[in-house]
Amino acid sequence: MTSAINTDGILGRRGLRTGVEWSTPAAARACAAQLIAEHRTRHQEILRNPHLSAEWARATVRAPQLLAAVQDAIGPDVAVENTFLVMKWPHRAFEIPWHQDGIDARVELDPNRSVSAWLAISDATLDNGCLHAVFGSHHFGYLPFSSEADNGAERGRADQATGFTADATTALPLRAGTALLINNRLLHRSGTNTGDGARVGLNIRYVAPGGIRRRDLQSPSPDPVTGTGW
Ligand SMILES: O=C(O)CCC(=O)C(=O)O
Repeated sequence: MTSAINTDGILGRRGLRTGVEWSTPAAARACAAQLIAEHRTRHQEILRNPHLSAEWARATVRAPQLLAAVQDAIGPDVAVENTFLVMKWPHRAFEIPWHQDGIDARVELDPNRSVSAWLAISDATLDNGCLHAVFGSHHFGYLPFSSEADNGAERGRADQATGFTADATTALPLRAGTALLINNRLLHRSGTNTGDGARVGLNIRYVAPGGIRRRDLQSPSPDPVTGTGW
């Protein structure tokens, strides 16, 4: 198996790979229906690290086709650094601002030894809050992270640095059961769900050995999935 590291970094010029099938659409939608039923009453929007506590998520991060795509990007030894389930309820304002997955107040990941996957558990559409990304924005490295200025201001800075304009933003609707792989420096966001049904998506941050440059002491240890180098 070859790793796709080159001068563009992993995942090439766009910094993104589409069309990874991790489940059948029917099985993914059934999983989404269960999560929606479980969390509808309180309109829970975020579940952190479900792969450590819920069997469906433990199995999902190990889905064979997903794992093969991840290994193709970062090599054979893979652990899960973090998972983040986002449920967007219809007509409830909830946006995830522009950000890069590999850097936050808690962690910085080596962009050549880590990759994020975003899985559509339900269908993700233009109406219900699919991801939007700026292809190629990973070339300009990590932006200075600030928990307050993680959206418009930083995006503006990326625009200046790169010549990107709002037109360079691409919407990424996805069918349930498919996934995107994202270079961890790629700028992306998602908007409010203005559709009629809930949207459910799972973000998974995978790392190869040595892929974590900095993390805080409260973080759970990476959860090994393949390999022995952990
Ligand atoms: O699920 C979403 O709407 C966005 C999630 C995301 O971008 C992330 O977790 O990094």
